[in-house]
Amino acid sequence: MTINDKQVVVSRLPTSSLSFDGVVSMFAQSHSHFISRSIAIVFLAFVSAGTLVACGGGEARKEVVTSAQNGAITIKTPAGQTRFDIDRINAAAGPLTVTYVNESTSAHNFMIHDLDGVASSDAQSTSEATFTLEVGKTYQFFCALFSHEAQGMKGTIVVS
Ligand SMILES: [Cu+2]
Repeated sequence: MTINDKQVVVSRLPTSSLSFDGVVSMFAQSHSHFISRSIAIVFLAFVSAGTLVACGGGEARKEVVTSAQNGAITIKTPAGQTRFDIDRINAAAGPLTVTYVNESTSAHNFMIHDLDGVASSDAQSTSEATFTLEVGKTYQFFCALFSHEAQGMKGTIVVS
């Protein structure tokens, strides 16, 4: 089963802190009268093709995965929302230029934990920043304004 770059997603339990085996065990135990562990594994393998992303309202939506192209990516905040339109960015090591398009009527920014740089966009404006990514690392990007990160305005960058 492969995940392509654009918006692929099936659903997964929003339990990223648990190991796959842990989830399988929990699932198998809680359904032990009805389902064997092997069936649980097949089921969870199927639904693990993607990730559900928790939103501020407690709903879950599909994870959006996109790859940077030639060291660049455009990420947006859609009008009326307090989130980014991409949850996970796959990128190559080296410079990554982020064009941050803020379509909302609030100011937001795009920053990456542990890295210098900020793309800071006033309401309905666009900004750009370049970050240097190290090979093999995983970073967390976020909006540093107000409590937006805690509200889910964040995501992951996986560097290959
Ligand atoms: Cu924000």
